[in-house]
Amino acid sequence: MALLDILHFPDKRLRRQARPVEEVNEDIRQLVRDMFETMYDAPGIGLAAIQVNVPQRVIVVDVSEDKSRPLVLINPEITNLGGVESMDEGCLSVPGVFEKVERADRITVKALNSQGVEFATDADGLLAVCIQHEIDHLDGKLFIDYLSELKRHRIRKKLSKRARAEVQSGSGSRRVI
Ligand code: K1U
Ligand code: ZN
Repeated sequence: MALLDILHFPDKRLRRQARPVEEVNEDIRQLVRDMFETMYDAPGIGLAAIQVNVPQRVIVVDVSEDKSRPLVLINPEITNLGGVESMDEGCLSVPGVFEKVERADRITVKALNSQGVEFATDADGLLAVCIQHEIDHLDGKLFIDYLSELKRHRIRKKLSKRARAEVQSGSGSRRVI
């Protein structure tokens, strides 16, 4: 297994449209394993392949506290949504920023699992929010796109300043763009 580098806003590669997986093969299963390792290490509760510079429609999620509910969604599609929820969101590609975003509170999502078998599942609360956040990544969208231009500008400045400081102090890690 391997820890993968996570792209950071404003990296343009985060804005690509991810393409559907044509065949769920061993390469995809290895990608999924590496994505879980990277997500748990971060730590995070979700990760989209585009965030690790793989523009394919693969996401992993685990909103449990003890890593007990890993969920793999390949070529996910939301088939039903309802309710509205406003929740604080974060993003491993926009580190240190947490802002409220309004999303559907209940969803049904269909996808392929790691064996290439189609399934559908209902989700609500944090799981529903996290899946919508990750599917947005596959379409080149970030949660900060739901904020005002002013807030986004401030976030861009804050992250650039932090990246510069890390480079100057030599504390930059693999997570710095
Ligand atoms: O997509 C990502 O970058 C992952 C992101 C997912 C997410 C978080 C909150 C709301 C919607 C989607 C994160 O995991 S950010 C880190 C985080 O929220 C967290 C980390 C450790 C424990 C609990 C939460
Ligand atoms: Zn994110």
